Amino acid sequence: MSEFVVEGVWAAPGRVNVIGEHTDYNNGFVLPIAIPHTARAFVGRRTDGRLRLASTHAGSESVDLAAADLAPGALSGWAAYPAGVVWALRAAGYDIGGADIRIDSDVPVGAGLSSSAALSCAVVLAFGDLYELGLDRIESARIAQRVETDFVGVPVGMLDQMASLGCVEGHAYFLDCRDLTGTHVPFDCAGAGLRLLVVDTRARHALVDGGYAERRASCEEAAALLGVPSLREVADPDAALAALPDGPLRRRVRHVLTENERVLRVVDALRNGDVRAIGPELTASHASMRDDYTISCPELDTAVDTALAEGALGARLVGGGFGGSAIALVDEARCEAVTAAVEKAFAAHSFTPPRFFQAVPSAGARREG
Ligand code: GAF
Repeated sequence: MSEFVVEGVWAAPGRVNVIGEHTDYNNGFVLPIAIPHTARAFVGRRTDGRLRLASTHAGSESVDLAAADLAPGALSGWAAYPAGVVWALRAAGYDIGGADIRIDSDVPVGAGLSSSAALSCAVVLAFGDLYELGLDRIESARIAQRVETDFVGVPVGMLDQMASLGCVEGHAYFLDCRDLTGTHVPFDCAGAGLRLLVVDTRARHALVDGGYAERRASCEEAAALLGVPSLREVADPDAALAALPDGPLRRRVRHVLTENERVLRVVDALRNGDVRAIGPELTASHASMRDDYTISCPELDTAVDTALAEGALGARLVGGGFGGSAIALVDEARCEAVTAAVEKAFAAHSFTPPRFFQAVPSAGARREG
């Protein structure tokens, strides 16, 4: 393959959602931070209509096809995301031709840290700039979302794309997914003597497996039963829960309704500068996802329970669930003890050894060169 054309470099981060899980597609509240890990896209336009894709992590494996031939389901793996952006832009009516796209990402894949949205967002930004499309943040996020929903086939909400494109350093992004308005809330763990520890359990996390789509379908079914456009429009949570049949559907709705309330309490605490106060809300969020939404797994529960037993102020799974990562809010002085205890607990269960890093609220997507 001839040398790739590069006209610029764009970077978009992964995210950790502080709280507000499975609320985005219910028009609810979320509170993500961007992490320092980013996907970088080296992009150049081509005049021959070819789309050529390569990734630093895919070795010599590359893709070369006509941009006009792109169709949903045509590609899988990492290549589906940059190709999906070209498809989604064209489907939205933008006159996008061929391009060379080389990807280099250090966002852990399959860890529930939004590696795929980071990839798509970096490429959307690149095309927006190179073709001067005048896309604002929400339009860009919608294109990146369409890559997942229409090209890859997972009915995600807007959390990951809005986080990657909209987060700012030192802050969490409080987003109302009903109208996609957001505010940046100071989130200073270090200033409070705390760390936000991420435990990548390395348990497989793949939203394409169907559990995610099934949860979303349940919420839509419940909203229809309750006669509201979305669960966000539930006016009286107790009455709504009582109106639903006792069973999984009621419990799933209870997760969504209580999770929205938890987000609001966490935002209040952060606005009051009380980072420590968010710990119990994180732990309650995990219990709700484990027991009501049933999206946890033994590795995530072990990470959370062990961190709490070692003195973490709060802990929960992050992202879609069914594997991936947990976060734990930990006193700086307890960090090593928590890490060691989680490692030991994983070894005792014969789980794959976990990976750890600290989540520091970082900058959103940008052009880098
Ligand atoms: C995944 C999805 F992509 C998001 O849209 C969101 O629903 C999240 O799971 C759960 O909060 O990351």
